[in-house]
Amino acid sequence: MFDSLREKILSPIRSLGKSGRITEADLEEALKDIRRALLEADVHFKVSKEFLEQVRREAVGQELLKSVTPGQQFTKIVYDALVRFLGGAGEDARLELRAAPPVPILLVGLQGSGKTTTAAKLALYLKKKEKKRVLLVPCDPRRPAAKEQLRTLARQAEVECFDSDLTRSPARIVKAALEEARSKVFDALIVDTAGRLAIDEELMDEIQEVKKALQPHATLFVADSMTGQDAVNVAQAFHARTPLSGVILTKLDGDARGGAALSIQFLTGLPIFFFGTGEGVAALEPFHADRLASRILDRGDVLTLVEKAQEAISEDEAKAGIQKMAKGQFSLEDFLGQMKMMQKLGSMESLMKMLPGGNQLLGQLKGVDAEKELKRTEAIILSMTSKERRNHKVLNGSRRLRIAKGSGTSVAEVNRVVQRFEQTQKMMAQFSKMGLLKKMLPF
Ligand SMILES: Nc1nc2c(ncn2[C@@H]2O[C@H](COP(=O)(O)OP(=O)(O)O)[C@@H](O)[C@H]2O)c(=O)[nH]1
Ligand SMILES: [Mg+2]
Repeated sequence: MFDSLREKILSPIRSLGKSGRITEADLEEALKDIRRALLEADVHFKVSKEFLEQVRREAVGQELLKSVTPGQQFTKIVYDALVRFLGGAGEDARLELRAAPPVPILLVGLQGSGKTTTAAKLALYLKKKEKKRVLLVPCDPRRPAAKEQLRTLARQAEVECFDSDLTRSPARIVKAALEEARSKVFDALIVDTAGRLAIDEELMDEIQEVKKALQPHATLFVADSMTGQDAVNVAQAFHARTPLSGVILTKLDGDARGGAALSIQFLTGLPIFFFGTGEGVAALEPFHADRLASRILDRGDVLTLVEKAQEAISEDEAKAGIQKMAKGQFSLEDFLGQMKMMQKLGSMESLMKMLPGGNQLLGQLKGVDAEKELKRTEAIILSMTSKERRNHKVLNGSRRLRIAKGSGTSVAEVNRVVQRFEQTQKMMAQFSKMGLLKKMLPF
């Protein structure tokens, strides 16, 4: 996510950080590089101009040229500007569903932007996070395949999908769906509409017609962030023709250049509610400007990591782990358990990216295959007897040789795993002495 923007925006910031004090020329050079980074990320030129003006103004106002730590101060200035352009901190836009049920939500956007996928993702999100019963409504009479696609996704998300009669008009379809949602007491319904390759009269008329019949509580524009500025232009054109409530950005998982995310709010005034990070129905995250700005500047996103941990790991599992650590009973078995818990959270790479400096670290680790390393460690621990796992002190030379053979590794690798385990055990003991474990973990 934002990989190329990150690299390009960080390089001028890092070079400012290297010098003790900076000159006006240094600052101008850095601003020029940032400007290039923004344009390459397909940020609208008006947005990039305003961005740089704000950063320059702050740099002058905060007397950056006199600072003894200009790198740090400049990072903070750029971070604050990123947060503002992504939509502002603290005031994160939330999709408000306070209305009489069933709350109608309409998704609009161009063909291929991700409407159908996003409809199912949003239904799953509302079901999981807000305990809402959602009815999905396919409403593209021209493409029967789109109905099948939504039904398949609905099954994956385990939410219900309305059996739309595609021989009828879109307005009739949503009326029938509304009736069904009322009689079966759904909390909300999400209507997936037809898209086009470009905005045309027919599409706009159809959307107006659906809107009249549905009276949506929220009309969400689904924008493909890979299309950069185009996504912003289309959003503006849509918004001018039919008022939108907000935006969902899709495909931020590819190396979307970031232009859409940084420009859309500034140019349309519309909030971004969510962003999509994959094709699966669970790949939708609420949009937090400060967290994303932090990811762009490689300062990690520990809050999201903690939330993911809370979702994937049960409280009991976590508590049991902490108690063992606190009592100094952390064994190789627990070490393995801990690693498996980590695996549940996602790939090693995606986890590291959420840690401060994680992207830089990943760069240094290029060539080291973290997943493979994890598999090897697992094989080594699984080749131990349970006595060995509980007490690693019995691991003498011949036992280590046996384990190496059993796991298809070498004695050196076995030694490394034992060494890493001992370090972790020591760290745990330190933490528990300082009473830090309880504070560190959110459970
Ligand atoms: N990688 C990725 N692919 C996505 C995302 N959202 C949608 N897609 C893919 O984009 C393609 C078009 O999506 P679809 O929902 O059919 O778009 P629609 O024409 O607007 O309904 C499909 O292959 C989706 O799997 C996303 O957030 N990330
Ligand atoms: Mg579709």
